[in-house]
Amino acid sequence: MDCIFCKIVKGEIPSRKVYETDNVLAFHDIQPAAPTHALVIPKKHIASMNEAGEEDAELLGEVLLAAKRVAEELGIAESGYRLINNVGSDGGQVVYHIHVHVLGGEKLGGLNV
Ligand code: D5M
Repeated sequence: MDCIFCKIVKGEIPSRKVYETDNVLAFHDIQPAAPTHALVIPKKHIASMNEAGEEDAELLGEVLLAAKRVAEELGIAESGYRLINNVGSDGGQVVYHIHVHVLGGEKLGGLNV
């Protein structure tokens, strides 16, 4: 499969890893949008939340908990951070392998929902 994040999981493309479990991988984003910007992905290929099913509930919970762990590891947990999951074209999704952005290290602007 020609998925860039699957290639990162397989070690075919390098990444700056932050955290890893059997099911989840976190690494620094190559185009950081904040002083701290990491991505958390399930190792299983799921293109987006639109393709996620009930069978992925536990795995997606692991991704969210890993995002918290990443925030702690990167020292932004106490000051706060934002988790973002872009879905589809209007959502701004570019890479079609589910990922949660972990953003922090400054007071974040933009959409505040
Ligand atoms: O976000 C996709 C994100 O993926 C975007 O912030 C750049 C990042 N990206 C793309 N290729 C790489 C590699 N090779 N390493 C690390 N980060 C990468 P989206 O939510 O799909 O717009």
